[in-house]
Amino acid sequence: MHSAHWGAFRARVEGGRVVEAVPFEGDPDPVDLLGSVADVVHAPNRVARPAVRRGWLEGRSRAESPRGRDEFVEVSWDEAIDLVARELTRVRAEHGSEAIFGGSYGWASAGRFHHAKTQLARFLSATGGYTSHVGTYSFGASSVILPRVLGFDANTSDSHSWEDIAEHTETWLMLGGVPTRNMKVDSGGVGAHRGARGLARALAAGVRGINVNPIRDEAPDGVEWQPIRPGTDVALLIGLAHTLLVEDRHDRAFLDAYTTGFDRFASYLTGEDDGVAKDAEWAAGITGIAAERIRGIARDMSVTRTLITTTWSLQRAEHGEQPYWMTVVLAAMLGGIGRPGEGFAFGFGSTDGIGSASQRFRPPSLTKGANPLAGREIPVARIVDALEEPGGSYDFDGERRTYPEIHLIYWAGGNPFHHHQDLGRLSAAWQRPDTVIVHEPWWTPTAKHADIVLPATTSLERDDIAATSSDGWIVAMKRAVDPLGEALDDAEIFRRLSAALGVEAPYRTVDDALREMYDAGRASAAGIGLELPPFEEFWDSGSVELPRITPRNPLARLRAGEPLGTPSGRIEIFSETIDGFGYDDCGGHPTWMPPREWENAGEHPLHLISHQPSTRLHSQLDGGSVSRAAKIRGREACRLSAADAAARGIREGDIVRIRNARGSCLAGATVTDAVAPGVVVLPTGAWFDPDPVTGIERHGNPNVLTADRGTSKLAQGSTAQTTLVEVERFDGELPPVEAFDPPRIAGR
Ligand SMILES: Nc1nc2c(c(=O)[nH]1)N[C@H]1C(S)=C(S)[C@@H](COP(=O)(O)OP(=O)(O)OC[C@H]3O[C@@H](n4cnc5c(=O)[nH]c(N)nc54)[C@H](O)[C@@H]3O)O[C@H]1N2
Ligand SMILES: Nc1nc2c(c(=O)[nH]1)N[C@H]1C(S)=C(S)[C@@H](COP(=O)(O)OP(=O)(O)OC[C@H]3O[C@@H](n4cnc5c(=O)[nH]c(N)nc54)[C@H](O)[C@@H]3O)O[C@H]1N2
Ligand SMILES: [Mo]
Repeated sequence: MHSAHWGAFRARVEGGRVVEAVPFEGDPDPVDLLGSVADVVHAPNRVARPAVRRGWLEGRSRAESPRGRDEFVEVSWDEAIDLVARELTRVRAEHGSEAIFGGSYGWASAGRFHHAKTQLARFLSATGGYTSHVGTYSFGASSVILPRVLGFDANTSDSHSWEDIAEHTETWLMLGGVPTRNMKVDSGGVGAHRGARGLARALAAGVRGINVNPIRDEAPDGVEWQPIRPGTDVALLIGLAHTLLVEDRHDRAFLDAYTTGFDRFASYLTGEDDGVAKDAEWAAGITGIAAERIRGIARDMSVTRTLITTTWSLQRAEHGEQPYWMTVVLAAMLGGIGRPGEGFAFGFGSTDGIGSASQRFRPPSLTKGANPLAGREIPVARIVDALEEPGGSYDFDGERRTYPEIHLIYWAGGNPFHHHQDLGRLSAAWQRPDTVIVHEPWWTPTAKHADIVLPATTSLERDDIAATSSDGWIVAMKRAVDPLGEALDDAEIFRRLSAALGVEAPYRTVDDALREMYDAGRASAAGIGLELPPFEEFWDSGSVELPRITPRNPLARLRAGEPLGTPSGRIEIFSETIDGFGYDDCGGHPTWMPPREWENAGEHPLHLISHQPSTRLHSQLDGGSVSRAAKIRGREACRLSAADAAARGIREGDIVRIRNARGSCLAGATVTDAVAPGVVVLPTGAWFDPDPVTGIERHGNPNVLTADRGTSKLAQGSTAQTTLVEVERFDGELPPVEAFDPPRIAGR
């Protein structure tokens, strides 16, 4: 028995090798990604032994042998542990603990004990502290603005169930669609996939869905497709609000009772404050959606029970706070907030668990430990700013903060050369610190850009427990094969490092730690009257399923007279707090602001959407058969409309070069009527593979094109979706893809 972010399975093992991941019989809807598991575990690009970059080993020279191009020298574990321990000690002594950046963002593996990022956090906290990060790439903007507007972070609070929607919703406005592709996964493992079926049931019940999306097939057939110019949803929502207001279709009683600041927002809508009426014609000019269609949707929403859902992706954009805020405001004007099947919700179609009943107990998990440098974190997506500008100051959620001087980067369980934007800029800034240490099972681009690479086991080489609160399953992740090469568990690496630094290890054996973690989850479940079997019983059976409950909409409390945790106790349509920060890029109420990226529209006229990949999880499993089968001549497939393809002489299957001022990459072209003209789609996750001579990324990684700017001074979230590009047919000699080749490893 085993589990992963993409589902539970049984590992079939032959001759000491995993040969197949057989879907867990408790999963009614297992996903295709299991087909890649066996391939990657035994892949030739596993890191076999500890390896140190030659330039670093021979005197830390950066100039002649920059990170990412140098060769590596293999060393023994004893030597590797000694090098890391000494370097951590030196950096702490010379520059203080804040010089160690251990934020280490990333999904790592599903097991809650061997969660690499958490293991790293515990180790660095116990040995003096470190600079960490706050926030996520998933919902960087909204997790800052929602608490200001609602008093809580509604990104993952499942306010609506699939059953609620089936039973109560009549009109469902789906901003960003409801892609089942993203419901293949959930962080911490999926025992039983429920999302795609829940969606199908809701739609079968007769809900009218409107997929507002530059891409058609991001909602099931039968849902109306409403194309939109990327990044303009806030203008659409404002236009809808204007129609509701001027046609007196808004719920004045709800606004009076439960919100604050509507009148100030209304004068923005009518143009009383800036002379521009934000009517349907105004919105049409920005979004590309006809004014009559906008009026029609507003009227329909005002006379039917309406749900507005917004996928997380919409806030991964310049001013990404705004569509979220405006989703709440429009739902407030409709008045259905807090009623089943009405109001707003986030994250439908962003992961499997959203919309499924969840248990309010703390599933088994590992605590991070107390970081002595808590409070000094950097916003997660500002890592390159921090590397470029030590001591520089910046705005964040009402504070003026200062970047630390980073001398050492320590990463375990994440892949910044996958997840960060503008990888050319990251590659340059990444050369600055004295030392980069990475734990990885594979020679990922991040591992290749490190000085010291420590080989980590995959989850199939160790015992662990997978659990999420939404899923209801707790699954034993049993060791199926021996560690490959000299790989060690992340926890074991930190145990050895702790010993070298004279610090006591936080647990005795893994078995003890798993028991302790499980028992804490069991006690938490008992606290709400749920009985979990004792550890042995759970481990022997391999899984346990908790009874399910119906999620409660936290906003139902508002209607019951309970104030929200905002300064006014109400939904803040106008926020005095945010207004008081005086930011030019996030004011007191939702506002349309054209992105800076559009200033280059002349040269780079196409919007790039880099959504999550269907064939893998981020960069994980990219080397597996499922992901590789979907590539075109070894490159990631991009999609564009027939009109844009024809205008550029591009045919199905051609290799194209996608470019802008930040960089360029190769991709295989797919011509489709499912993508709106003016848009090109390239999913994330192809391993970064720059040509050493031309610099062109050869494999189709969109992050060489995306912009590395904060959403605003408020949240400083990442903004990958605000990217303009040009596409051209690539007729040159096709360079080889070397993404999955290990680096040069030299003898000593
Ligand atoms: N352009 C663009 N970029 C994006 C996004 C987008 O929409 N567009 N989305 C963003 C979002 S929402 C996210 S969450 C990020 C995801 O970014 P990441 O979470 O960084 O991506 P992963 O590929 O999951 O990286 C996890 C890494 O951990 C490693 N790993 C797995 N198990 C273990 C283990 O047990 N030990 C160790 N040491 N390592 C392990 C894997 O090999 C992999 O390299 O990407 C972001 N980037
Ligand atoms: N298979 C798989 N599933 C995953 C992941 C994965 O890597 N693989 N990653 C997981 C993670 S970490 C996260 S955070 C979630 C992310 O979940 P999301 O952030 O919701 O997902 P995305 O795939 O980025 O985009 C969702 C939709 O938004 C649309 N969209 C993009 N820009 C705009 C716009 O400006 N306007 C409108 N109206 N629509 C727009 C896209 O066309 C797409 O249909 O997915 C999770 N699920
Ligand atoms: Mo994410």
